[in-house]
Amino acid sequence: MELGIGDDKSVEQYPYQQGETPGMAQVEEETEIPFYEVHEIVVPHLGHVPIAKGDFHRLPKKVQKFIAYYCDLLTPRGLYICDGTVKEADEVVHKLLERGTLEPLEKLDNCFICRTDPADVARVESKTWISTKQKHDTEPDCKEGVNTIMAHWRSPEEAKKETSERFPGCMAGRMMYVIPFSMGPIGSPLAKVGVQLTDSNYVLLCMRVMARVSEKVWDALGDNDFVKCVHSMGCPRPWRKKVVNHWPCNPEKILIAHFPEERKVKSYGSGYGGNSLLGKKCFALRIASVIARDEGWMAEHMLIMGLTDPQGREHYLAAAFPSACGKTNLAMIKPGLPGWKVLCVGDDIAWMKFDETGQLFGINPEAGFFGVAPGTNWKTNPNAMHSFQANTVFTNIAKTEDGGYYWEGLEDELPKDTKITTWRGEPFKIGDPIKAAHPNSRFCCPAAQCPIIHPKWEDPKGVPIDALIFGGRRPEGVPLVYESFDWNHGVMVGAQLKSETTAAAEFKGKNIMHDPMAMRPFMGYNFGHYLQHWLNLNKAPNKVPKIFHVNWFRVDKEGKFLWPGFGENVRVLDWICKRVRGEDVAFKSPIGYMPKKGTINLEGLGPIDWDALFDLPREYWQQDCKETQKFLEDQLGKDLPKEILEECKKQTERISKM
Ligand code: TSX
Ligand code: MN
Repeated sequence: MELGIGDDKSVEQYPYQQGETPGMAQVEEETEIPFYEVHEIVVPHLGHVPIAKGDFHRLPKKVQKFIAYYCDLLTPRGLYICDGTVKEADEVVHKLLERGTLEPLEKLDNCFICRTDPADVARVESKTWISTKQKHDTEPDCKEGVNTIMAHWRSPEEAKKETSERFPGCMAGRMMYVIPFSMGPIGSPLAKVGVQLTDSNYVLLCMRVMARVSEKVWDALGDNDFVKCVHSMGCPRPWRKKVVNHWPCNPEKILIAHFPEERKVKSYGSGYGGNSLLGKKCFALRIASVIARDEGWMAEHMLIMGLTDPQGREHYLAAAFPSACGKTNLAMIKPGLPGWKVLCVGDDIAWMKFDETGQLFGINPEAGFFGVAPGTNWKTNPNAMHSFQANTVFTNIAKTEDGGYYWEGLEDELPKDTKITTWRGEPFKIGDPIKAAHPNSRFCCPAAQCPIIHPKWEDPKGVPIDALIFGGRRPEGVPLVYESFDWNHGVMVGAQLKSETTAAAEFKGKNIMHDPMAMRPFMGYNFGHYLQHWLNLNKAPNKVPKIFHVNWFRVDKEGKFLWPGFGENVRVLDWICKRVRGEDVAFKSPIGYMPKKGTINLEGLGPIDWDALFDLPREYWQQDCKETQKFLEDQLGKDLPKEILEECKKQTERISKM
């Protein structure tokens, strides 16, 4: 099975061939005839910037100010104020097709492939940072000589220098699109408004899928603040450099800068996913985690699902996994047990808040899935497959001769002699020794198209969260499931989250990497303060949910997976629900409550080695405890909450008595 790459993929970690395929390079046309009528409106604040679409004067005053400031600075050739209509999408698609940035997938309805410049294929962590007045608001007090692996700080002075080298005039000769969007159902008390300025209509197209883009957002804004998102491909005209694949970008100058105190994101040089769809990782995780700290809620890298048992009892679960653990697959599993029902609320991000009764409620702030394509097939994730049969933008996948999609993982679902064109435009046949799709290639489709989308997925109140789950890819030592003793212990379990990565080129083979709360690449502030914020949530009237840890990836001595995974994971979720209801199906172990033998339903599975799945090797856990405590002390120094250190020590103590 092909592994998905997911969130953690970065250009540095995956130095994919940067060479060019002959015929890929084009010299970009110097001028562009607008496909819409340009009105001769001269806006006082905007000087000569023509309005191609929309009524600037009807926008909220604070939005006018924001746009006017950036028109002045970025000097676009025109302003296109988006309304979110289907007609608008059709116009944009038409333009992208005409230019060659998009290619239709004839076999599907309203689906397209976009092939990027091969130099712009992933999030760039080394160019992603947070700027606050005080360094300590972003980075913990690491131990002497240790660098933080979480949010990376830049001083306001440096930020000023870096941004002023890039942004002035960067939209010369380009259209500036103004995208009003809501993260979360428009008008929901848990939702937040953003406005993204971008010079990429591909970005506009994907933002329309991933966020709620609509004129209604202007009304929903009211007296509230909005998150200011500024994005440019960084290719002002005349652009003399080579443009590859009709994808103008500026990889050497990439910058993804966050200003949480100003609720602002500035992104330059890249059009790819998390670098450019600023509502997603930049806003809904990094900026939102700061807002959540200030306002007393949680912005987490979690899926949300509703699970209904054969008796009709429903529980809602939120789960955090590092990349390459199959989070999107889990968010929409087809249960392997008869009579069970899983419904998907979200696959990537959860915004959660305790209501006045103390019940935790969660929403999915997104409106679409931006999933890793390779590894997705009718066996691993049939519900995702159904979701992207229409109205989908695929990026860097391969195409079949008959206008269908192809990527690694679909080998057994297509005729062996299918003629395929790779993401780089080369001819390909199944079995060839190169990759047809980029490992980080994506589908971008509306969540509403998921056959098991939850009827309450757009409920403005959210859904009541009964349990939080952390998971990692842990080939050794870590049991299938365990439950934390209490909230503080659970926060420690999240803080010590680790997962195996096959990624980094500089490491030989596989590596277990720390990814606390699965938030390592997405933290918006000091991680010690973040842990303290979690700890503080456990106060009246809040009823904090139980916290669990799962591991689908334990292997035996031959390296064979001990657990069948996928739809069968519902059996583990069933046990979690029993615990939520307070059933006596657990015993105390040194690392938490574990299932009493036989309390996980294994009916109809082949032979399962229960003892191997739940074994706790003493040496392994002694070593793990030591390593984890050192990691947290190194990373957080004085910012490590004493409660977490206490939990580490108690766990070490319990393990020493095993
Ligand atoms: O997504 C996965 N999940 C969660 C699914 C709901 N994957 C794919 C990970 C890469 C993104 C899994 N891989 C899971 C899993 O639960 N488990 C495994 C490991 C595994 C792989 C193949 C088999 C079994 C387990 N095959 C057979 O048993 C035949
Ligand atoms: Mn993610």
